[in-house]
Amino acid sequence: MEGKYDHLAIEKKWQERWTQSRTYNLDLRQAGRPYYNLMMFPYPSAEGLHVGNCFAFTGSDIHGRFMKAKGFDVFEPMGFDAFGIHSENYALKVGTHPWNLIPKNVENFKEKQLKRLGAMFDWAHEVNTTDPKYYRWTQWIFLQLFKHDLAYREEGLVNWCPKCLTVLSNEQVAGGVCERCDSPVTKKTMAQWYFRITRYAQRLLDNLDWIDWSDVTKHAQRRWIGRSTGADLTFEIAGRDERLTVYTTRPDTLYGATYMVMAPEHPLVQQLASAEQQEAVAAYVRSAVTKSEIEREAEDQEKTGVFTGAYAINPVNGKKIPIWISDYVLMGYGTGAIMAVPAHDTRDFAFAKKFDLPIIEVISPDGQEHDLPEAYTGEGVLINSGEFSGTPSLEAIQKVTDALANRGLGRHAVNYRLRDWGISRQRYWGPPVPVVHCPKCGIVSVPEEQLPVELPYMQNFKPVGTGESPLAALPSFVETTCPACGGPAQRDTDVMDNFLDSAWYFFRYLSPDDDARAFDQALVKKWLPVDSYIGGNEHAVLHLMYVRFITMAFKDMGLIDFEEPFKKFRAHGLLIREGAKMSKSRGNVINPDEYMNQYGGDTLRTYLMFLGPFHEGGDFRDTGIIGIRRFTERVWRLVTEYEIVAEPLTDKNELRPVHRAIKKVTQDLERLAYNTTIAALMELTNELYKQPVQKREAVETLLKLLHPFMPHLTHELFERLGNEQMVADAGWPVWNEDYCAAEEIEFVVQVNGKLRGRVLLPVDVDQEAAWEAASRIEAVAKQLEDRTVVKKIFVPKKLLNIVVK
Ligand code: ANZ
Ligand code: ZN
Repeated sequence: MEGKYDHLAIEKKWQERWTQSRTYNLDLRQAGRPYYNLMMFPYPSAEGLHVGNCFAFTGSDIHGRFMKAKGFDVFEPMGFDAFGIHSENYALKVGTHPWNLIPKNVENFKEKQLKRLGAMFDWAHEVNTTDPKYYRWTQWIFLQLFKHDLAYREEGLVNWCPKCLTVLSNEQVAGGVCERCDSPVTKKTMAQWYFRITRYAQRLLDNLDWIDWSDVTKHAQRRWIGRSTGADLTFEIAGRDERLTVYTTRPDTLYGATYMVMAPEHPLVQQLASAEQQEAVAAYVRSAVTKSEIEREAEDQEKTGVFTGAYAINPVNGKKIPIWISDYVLMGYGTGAIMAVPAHDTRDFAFAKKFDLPIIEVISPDGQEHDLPEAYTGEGVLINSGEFSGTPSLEAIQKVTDALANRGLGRHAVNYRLRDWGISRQRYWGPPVPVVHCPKCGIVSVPEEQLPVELPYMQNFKPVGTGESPLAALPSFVETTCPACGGPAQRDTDVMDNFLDSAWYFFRYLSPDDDARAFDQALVKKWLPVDSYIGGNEHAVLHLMYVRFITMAFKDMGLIDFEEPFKKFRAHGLLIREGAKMSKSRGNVINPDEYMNQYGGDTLRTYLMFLGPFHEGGDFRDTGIIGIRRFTERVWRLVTEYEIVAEPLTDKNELRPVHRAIKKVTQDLERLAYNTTIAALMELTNELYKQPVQKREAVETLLKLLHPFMPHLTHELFERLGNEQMVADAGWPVWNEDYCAAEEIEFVVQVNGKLRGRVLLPVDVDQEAAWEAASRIEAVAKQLEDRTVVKKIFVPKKLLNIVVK
């Protein structure tokens, strides 16, 4: 057997062979041992596949190939997340219509890149979120949520850039100005659609205790949900009937409340403002609402605010304390008002200093009073707190709450940082919200059988100045009849958030062409929840939260019988290049095509997995990939340049490296520890090179173990060895523990430098184990009697010298 390792020819040959023989197309109904191996589907950018995608997909595909070799029917689908602002902004930039751009990008991704990666993608189950036969069901899901009171439309303040004439997300507002044009951002009241994810906050949190997900991801979700426990406390307002309720996590500090703060948007603000303060209050409200929430919450933000002219009465000591408004209190959290305790809260402290408000210390670490240079936020005992003085602060939280509760002025309360999911986008490139607005009937769902509400072609799809979707400018789209009364009505012109498209795609993969239903109950029962999901931790919140919410909602609607979508989720790491972050401006972005051309897909796959632990990522270096290419060639030569004999492995020295490799590779693959797996495969290859002849059993085992990393090469070599079966179907080797023990060699045992015995021990034995074995040798034991060991000199693979006194 001979021939140069021509990776281009070999890889092409096997990609074609797999396609023709439909190797990776499953009959989902027939499969006996289903295993759903999911990876995050890409957004098909014009730049093409990113090497980060290659990294993630390869790691996931290795897992899939491993599970298949172990006998599972592995379903590994792929698709395209092609709606959204990304695609739309890019289309705007290059002056192409997404309608034309997206199919081209998808084609390029699929034919020129993904197929070359050698993954087991089942192209018969591909989905594309921009396909009407897909988004018809995205719209259907919206209608189900609406029907079950999980979708609602509400007026709210959104960030508005008066120059770009567009709505901005909180993340797009930096320092109060538009990130694109630097104009001061204003607020605009607009009606938006929301999904009630907050209703699921506690369940989303609780299930984190048992789902098998990466800890980093669970941690990020816990923080995002942001459960907070405390109390709602009610304050009377001096000389008025209104009362002000605040949310606090620190009822123990109530005696230290020296003023109150309401959010500028609080509904009581206008009512409470005294005549003299009316104007100042109104002016502050106008200016405050333009800031983003992130800035308003920042601790180091310069504090601003105005006095309303009204006073609250502290329920525990009857003291009158002034009520201010300030933008550091947000309307969307708790009750939108706080009691301010400057001695023990950092932001309150800064505010009190600035406006010269009193600071009263009520929690002390040592029971003494101090001069406070900054807020003391820790625990302690209560001081200056009337009947509660002397109580430990943790205990006082409960006691103060109970005392107020008895007077009808307090109750325990729980709050979550999680907000409802705003899904309206006043943009073009997304699935239209499937409702109509009727002057008589209000909001009416589009009947399910009329779905999809197709996104019409529009030559000019630029965002328009009004803050409305471009669709609003298309009368043929907008003007319709009301499904309820038949009168004239108008379609909703918003499109839905791209994250809704990706919140259910793994359901659709099972039956992408089914025109009768969103998903097939029987297939869902058989295949879901997903067995393994792998993706980037940048999706720890948003995508991974939305997916869980949608799945829970499906369960509650009786559509499915599980509520967590993924049995296992593993976050992979990120790649950098030669020590620096990859970016277009730096010009150090890796183009996977070039590497696949020059070194081959197998080498690229293996190199990416060799960079570091899969969950950490690593540093891509050109010198590194050359090293892996050499390894690839060594495997090639081992099989093509040697005579391969059929005799079985008999000698321990032949069996040991093979079985030890099977064990190590199997165990490491279970943990996705790919870099150490590759090291073990390199070691096995070196061991085989040491053998005088190459035996088929050893070589075939190497190919089977290497196959998940290098599918093309191993298929080729396995075939060249005369096998009819493909290596992917040849099963996973099993190790025999008897051959896994390390090789044993004779160690010399000395006492004070004199030979006292010999003992057979594993080569890699450590000093302690060698000492134990040595001390059991009779002649040695005799030498040790009544003497003290001062030192043990251990020379690995040689001797142990015991120094005694
Ligand atoms: C009095 C107090 C004293 C507070 C003290 C803290 C320390 P988390 O943990 O995030 O739930 N707060 C309540 N509602 C707010 C709102 N709408 N905007 C801004 N801040 C608000 O934080 C709860 C604490 O944040 C609450 O407890 C309240 O200040 C403030 F020594 O009340 B605290
Ligand atoms: Zn109507």
